[in-house]
Amino acid sequence: MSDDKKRELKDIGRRHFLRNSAVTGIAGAGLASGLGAGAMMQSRQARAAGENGIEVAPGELDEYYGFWSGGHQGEVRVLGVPSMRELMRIPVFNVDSASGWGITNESRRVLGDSARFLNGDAHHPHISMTDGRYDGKYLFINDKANTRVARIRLDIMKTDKITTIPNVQAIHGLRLQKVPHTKYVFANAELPIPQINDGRDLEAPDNYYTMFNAIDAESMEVAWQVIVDGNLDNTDADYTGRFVASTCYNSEKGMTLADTMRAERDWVVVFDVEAIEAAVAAGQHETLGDSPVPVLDGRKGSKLTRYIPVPKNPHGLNTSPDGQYFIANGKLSPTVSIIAIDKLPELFDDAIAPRDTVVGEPELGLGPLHTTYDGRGNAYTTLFIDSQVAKWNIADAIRAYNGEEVNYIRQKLDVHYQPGHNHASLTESRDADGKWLVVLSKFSKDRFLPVGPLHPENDQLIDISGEQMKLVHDGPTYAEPHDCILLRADQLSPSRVWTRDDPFFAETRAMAEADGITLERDNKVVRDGNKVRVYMTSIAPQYGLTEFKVKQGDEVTVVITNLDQVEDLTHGFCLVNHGVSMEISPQQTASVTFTADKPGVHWYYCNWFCHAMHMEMTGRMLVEKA
Ligand code: K7E
Ligand code: CUA
Ligand code: CA
Repeated sequence: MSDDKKRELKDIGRRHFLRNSAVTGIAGAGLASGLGAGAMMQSRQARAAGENGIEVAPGELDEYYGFWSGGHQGEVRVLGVPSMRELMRIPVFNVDSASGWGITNESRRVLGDSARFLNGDAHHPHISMTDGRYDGKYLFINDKANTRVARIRLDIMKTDKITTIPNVQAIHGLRLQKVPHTKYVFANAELPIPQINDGRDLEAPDNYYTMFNAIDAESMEVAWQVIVDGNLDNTDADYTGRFVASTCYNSEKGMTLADTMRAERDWVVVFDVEAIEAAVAAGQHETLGDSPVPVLDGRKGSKLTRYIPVPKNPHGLNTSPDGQYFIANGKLSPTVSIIAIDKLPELFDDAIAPRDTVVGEPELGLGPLHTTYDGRGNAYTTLFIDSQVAKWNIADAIRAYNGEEVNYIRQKLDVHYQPGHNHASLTESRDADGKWLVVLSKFSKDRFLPVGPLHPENDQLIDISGEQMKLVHDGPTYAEPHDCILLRADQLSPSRVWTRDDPFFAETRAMAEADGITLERDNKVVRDGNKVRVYMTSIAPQYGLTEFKVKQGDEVTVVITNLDQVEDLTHGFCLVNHGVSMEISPQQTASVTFTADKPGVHWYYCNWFCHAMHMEMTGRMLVEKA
């Protein structure tokens, strides 16, 4: 066939496809199920009008907040669901020009030593819990790229703590203790390394190991680390507070792809948090190098862990919202393994064998990666290779495992394409409500207008409130949301303006007080050797100082307090040719430090649109020649 002919056929195919979808748009999602997933093009009009009967019109508010990881882009994104509108971006492990994240002193304090890294790889966002329910206080997320864990304060939607985990490399799986509350953030370090990693054992992989880490959610200090056999991929906690389970795809401790696939089975390692705490309290730990963190040995034979064999190279691990099961997703096996949590005390008592905790192993399709739940006994598993979501019934899968003839598969729905995580509304809590399912598809291929060789990904929204899953929305996203979490809008209450005594800028306030400055009033330059601190206020459309003078070579800190009280009235401060830019929201104080290395006149201007005279909101830094 000639290339022209091929193109023509492709065009006809596409026209047909579009015609179908126009019909679908009028008929609504209810009728569309018979047309198949491909026809659900009305979704591109940002509509979600499925069984839930919801359409979010302009000016209307969404019922759910969604927090998306930004993958190797490094941030967290806030979306409204079901509209899938992007509401906000929260810089975490990235540098952000608009807010000044990574530039301001306040953000650099949060970043600490790791401010030298300009990148990150954010995978798993999870919201703090009290008694198995989201409490809306914090969101935690891992950085695989630079071995960090960050905390976002959900009242101000800013990252307020970042901790680098010592002695390990590449934090991947991250989950929170659910019960009695989020005391610990559990974080899996994926890649085994020599201990201590100071040049010893380079060629002796047998001596490498990795560790399971618990971080205190309030102090954000590492509470303890547990050495494991193999490696660690994903993790989740139970609803008793005692057990956490992690998948291991590299029981072989292989150093190459082929090595990691040699064994027929890998495992799920279960951690007994109570036993670990008791061992730490009893002083049964060591420390490594100059890190003070207690390190315990949880390798095979330890009383702190148990290793449950599962089919090779498992990936996601997800606790069912009824608290009954850990489900490990097969990846290289078409199955998932259902582990009964109520059998784990017996396992730790050595009353049963590890495999006796597996009560079901349903075959779902090719490449199961992650499972989520509707709170009605059904599970939804992404099938990466099949490009589908399989809806299946847990109780029926257990019956089938026990020899009954029962079909546990409820439905398979095509998604576009190659899904990784999926996430149902409130699924990680006791309140799993089975309304919406987000599927994070790694490939979008032909679903959107082409934008060059780099394609967006495709986050699809599926209505799961009825018997059948219904695809209602395509949402293109920039690289690479690995995961997301949904909670009801009423479970969060973000601030509308800053409070003047917010700890986020407490250190800056303390510095001002030491300089005899009242931030809410003073516009002054304070000199301290070659360090100059410039304090000013802002009220639309003016800075408190329209000029200030420094000497070439001075280290200048500009501190701005936004006195505007009006909601949404954010100012900026951008100093031309100095790489300086930041946000100052209503009642916020923000600061930035730089060297005035060039004599002359340097204009600064407000870069957040604030007023009709926003363009005129400017000032000059006058730098005298040294
Ligand atoms: Cu991409 Cu959760 Cu890091 Cu699976 S992970 S897909
Ligand atoms: Cu102030 Cu724009
Ligand atoms: Ca393996």
